[in-house]
Amino acid sequence: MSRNTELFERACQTIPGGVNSPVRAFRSVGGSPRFITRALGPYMWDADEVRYIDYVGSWGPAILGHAHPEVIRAVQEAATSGLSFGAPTEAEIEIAEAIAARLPSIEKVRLVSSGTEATMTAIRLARGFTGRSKIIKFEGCYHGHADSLLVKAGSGMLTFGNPTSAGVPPEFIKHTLVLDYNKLDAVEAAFKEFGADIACIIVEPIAGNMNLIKPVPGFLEGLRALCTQYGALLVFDEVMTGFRAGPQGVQGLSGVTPDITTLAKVIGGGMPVGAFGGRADIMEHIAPIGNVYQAGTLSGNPVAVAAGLVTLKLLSEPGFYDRLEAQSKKLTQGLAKRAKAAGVTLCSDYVGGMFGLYFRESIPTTFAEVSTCDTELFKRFFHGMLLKGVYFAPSAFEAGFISSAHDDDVIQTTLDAAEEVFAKL
Ligand code: KE4
Repeated sequence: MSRNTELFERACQTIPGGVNSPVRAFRSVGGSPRFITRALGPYMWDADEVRYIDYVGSWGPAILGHAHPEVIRAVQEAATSGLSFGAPTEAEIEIAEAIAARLPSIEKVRLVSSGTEATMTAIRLARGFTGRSKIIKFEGCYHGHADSLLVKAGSGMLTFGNPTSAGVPPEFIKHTLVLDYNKLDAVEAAFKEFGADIACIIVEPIAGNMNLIKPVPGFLEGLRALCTQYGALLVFDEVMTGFRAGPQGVQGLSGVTPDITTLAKVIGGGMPVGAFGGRADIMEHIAPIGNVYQAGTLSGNPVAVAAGLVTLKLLSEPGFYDRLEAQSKKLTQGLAKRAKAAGVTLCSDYVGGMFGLYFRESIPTTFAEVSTCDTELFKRFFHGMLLKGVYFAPSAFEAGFISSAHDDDVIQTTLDAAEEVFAKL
């Protein structure tokens, strides 16, 4: 029996579903998850010592490849000075300054330990700052597992959402309005009906949790204009896209400036760091100077911050994002070309170091469109590639991630494997 299977069976005895985050359980693709023993550069090895080219990258953080020597050294050095103090450190100032220097929307920033904490607090801050209760999110966007965000669209356009999780009382989500991504008219209608009570819009400015879905021209600009017009705050959830889609995230690519930005993943370089930041007049509502409470024992942890600081430094090397995006382009266009040659219906898209593969005729722009992807074909592709040592996200509705360690040889090996898999799909 595979060591992975043995470990999975043992894990299921003491961990719900055998994993510490649901998507890792392979439930949407079937089969047994791989238990990873080590990772280096573009590679991971599982408990059977099988090597994989990794296109998940810990769901975004591993943008420099795994175990980058400078990041590891920074973590080791920080750890020898102690792991956590529960008191301020100079490193926290340095990473706050580094984030604010890179994102013009951020004048002040507070560190937390996950993307969920960042978005949960951003919502509370928007409500505290505006004194309003309602929030708008979009179907298919995921912002972590805070109660008020675990909501799917209700029936009809302007009804409030329904919980996507047991344990969330309807009262907790009654102020959450779920609309269709890339449909500005529904947002306008919502503001016409509820404008004076809408605290914020929270949006993935490029969606990466319903595969990769880009905003159509005018969508982000429209959200910005409506929030400004009605006095609501625009929250860009850049937990995934921050320093991944480009050097200034999507706010840099689009020129649309949010009032609050949430971050995580890349800014921790693989260690637990999240953050929310924005205009100083908004952030000054956060405790201890303001009346919006937020706290965290390990917020700004010196070992985690050390990893984030070195990661942000290395991302700033000249040409980093041009090289990263060139690899995403080679991979996605190479896959689409080989699928076409094999008669497989596949299209693809990319931005910076993230990409989408869609088993459908055309690149989707809405949740409804991406929902028509052929998930059975994806499953066969996923397992075919896994058997050839290539590890894509175990879900048809996740974005993929590339690192600066994915060189031309790694891409070519992936494309050669895909050619064989497409031929048998
Ligand atoms: P975390 O709490 O998982 O650090 O961040 C939540 C979150 C918030 N906002 C966006 C845009 C996100 O993508 C995420 C988390 N992303 C998923 C991947 N789709 C994390 C993987 C997982 O849940 O295990």
